[in-house]
Amino acid sequence: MPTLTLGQYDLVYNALSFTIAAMGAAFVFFLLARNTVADKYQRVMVIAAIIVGIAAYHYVRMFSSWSAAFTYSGSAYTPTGELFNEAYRYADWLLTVPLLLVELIAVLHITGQQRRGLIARLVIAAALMVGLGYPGEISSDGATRLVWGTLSTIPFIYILFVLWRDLGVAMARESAEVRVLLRNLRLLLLASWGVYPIAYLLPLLNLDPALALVARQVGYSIADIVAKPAYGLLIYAIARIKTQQAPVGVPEEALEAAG
Ligand code: RET
Repeated sequence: MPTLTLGQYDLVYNALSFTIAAMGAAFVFFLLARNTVADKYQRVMVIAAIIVGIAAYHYVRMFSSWSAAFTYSGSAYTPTGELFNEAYRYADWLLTVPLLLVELIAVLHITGQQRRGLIARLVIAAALMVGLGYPGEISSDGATRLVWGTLSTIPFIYILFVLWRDLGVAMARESAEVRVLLRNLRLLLLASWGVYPIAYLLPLLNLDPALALVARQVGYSIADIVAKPAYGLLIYAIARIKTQQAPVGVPEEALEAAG
């Protein structure tokens, strides 16, 4: 662990604290918003709440770990000898990335055999992506980081490819209003998920180690807020519009039969 300036230490401290607040608020909001969408989308909101709930817990743990890893020594924050535990992030992603994908499939209302195959493939790819990234993340050796990072990028690209293709198919059969939101969702996914491999690469760029650590933690925290609460809000907007298009309590089949 490097020695940090006051500003560097505080930036991560505040970013972690802010993220706890964002995840906690999103948890309450998603649970309360559940009753404003049609029955078939209620589990989408429950999944969204579980995701940010899991993240809030891990951010509380990361916050304590960050506080324990440094001590104020007059003009700087020096390492206490206790390591900042990166494993909380990876444990969090291992649980939440598959759930984020399930949340998306649930709001698209993909059903039957197609859904099961899609979920299985995406969940396995997500677990491989996170699992393969971890050994590199905790290594202080650049080559090790690069090898595991490259391996992790293979399932990452696979997930992006499947999402891009399937979202494109889903977009084609939705109303114009939903289509705009799905296009935004696709951009939000790309913009937030793209931050993770970039933040991961920072220690390889010959930056000052303190700067690399701080930028990585802040980068991951911002990406997590976009990828979980902001993504959940967009998914909620989609569920709301779909609910209004098919009023609560009236099955879609009945509406179709009625013309
Ligand atoms: C790692 C290792 C380096 C290569 C790649 C990675 C990708 C990580 C991603 C994480 C996504 C996390 C999300 C969290 C949700 O809140 C593991 C950093 C490609 C894409 C969406």
